[in-house]
Amino acid sequence: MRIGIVCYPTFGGSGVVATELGKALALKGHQVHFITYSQPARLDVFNENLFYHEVYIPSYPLFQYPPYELALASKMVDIVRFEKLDVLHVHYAIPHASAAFMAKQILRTKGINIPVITTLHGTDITLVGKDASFEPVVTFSINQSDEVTAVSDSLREETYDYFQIEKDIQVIPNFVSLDKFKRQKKEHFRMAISPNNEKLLVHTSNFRAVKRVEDVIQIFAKVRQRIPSKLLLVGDGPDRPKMEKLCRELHICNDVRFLGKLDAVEEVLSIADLFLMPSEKESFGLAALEAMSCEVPVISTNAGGIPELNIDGVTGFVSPIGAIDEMVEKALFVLDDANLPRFKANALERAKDFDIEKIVPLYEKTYQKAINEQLALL
Ligand code: GMT
Repeated sequence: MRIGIVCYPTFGGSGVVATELGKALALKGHQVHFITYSQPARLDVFNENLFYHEVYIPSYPLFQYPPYELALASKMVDIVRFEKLDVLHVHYAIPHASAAFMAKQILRTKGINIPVITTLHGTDITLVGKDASFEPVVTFSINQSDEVTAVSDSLREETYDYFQIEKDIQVIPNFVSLDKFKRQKKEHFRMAISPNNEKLLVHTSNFRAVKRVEDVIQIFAKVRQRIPSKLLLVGDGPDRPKMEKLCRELHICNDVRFLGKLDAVEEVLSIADLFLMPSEKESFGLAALEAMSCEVPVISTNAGGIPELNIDGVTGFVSPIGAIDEMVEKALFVLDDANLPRFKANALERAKDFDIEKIVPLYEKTYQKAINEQLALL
């Protein structure tokens, strides 16, 4: 198939899923064309089947807000026609699904019928999409997509609850490459970070309010009072300065390392004992899946789709949002040497359910279905 992928090219989960999906499809022999405003962060490999098309927005004094959606729709029209694409897969409803709708209408006037698949990732529904400024467009463009997928049952249900959706929404969860995210031997690294074999807790996120990084630090501070431990924080974002200040106030700076945006997260996960995800909202929790794939159990909230991944009492524990003391007790239970090996093994077993090899064929099937239905209409 010749597939066009539209996504946010940043480090966010939706962009990561879109990019890893495109790379996996290219390895399977499909021709994949990324259409975005800059090179996706993980599109860092050469493959003869991978193409990248940049959306350029001309600047003009009248444009207080550059009309990205129009430039994107025009680029989609151009690439679909020139590269003879079979299907367009847009990740994140705003503004990708509505730009795809416009591109589809323009292409129809040129005798081309291109099916559009929209994948909902979370904040496009649970935060931004619900805002009255966007809601009518989100509802319309989801309903106009040929196929709609969501990354968890929870997100599917929330979408039906908040929007007047007439389409069937198929759940295709996030996935992980078990080859990339596997526990590697990094003893020298572990020795450097925890020289006295302190337990290692890890959190990775974009440091936004929804991630509740403050809870990560509060949980760690309490765990540290009971057992020798260290905290590694991967990622960056608006809440980071506040978190650094909090660490100073709690006098725990010597045991907390802010590592910033790292490419090789799997190296940090390889030395971790526990992953913390106290999010307020989380449609799936890709970062937790990547940790589990590296044999790291998870202490999380029960927000959104997290309980569909992190099985309470098996791969870690789930607690109500903000239940810091409960998460501390559960973290200590998991970190106990009598329990830790069992939780680590269970985390890996669970991650195998989301093996990239199992999930990518679900997208291929969805593309084929949309293409067949489009052909049947001719
Ligand atoms: O988590 C973020 O803030 C980034 C966000 C995004 O939109 O890129 O991630 C969302 O999509 C990921 C991939 O499907 C999911 O694993 C994350 O759970 C989801 N984040 C939220 O729902 C907050």
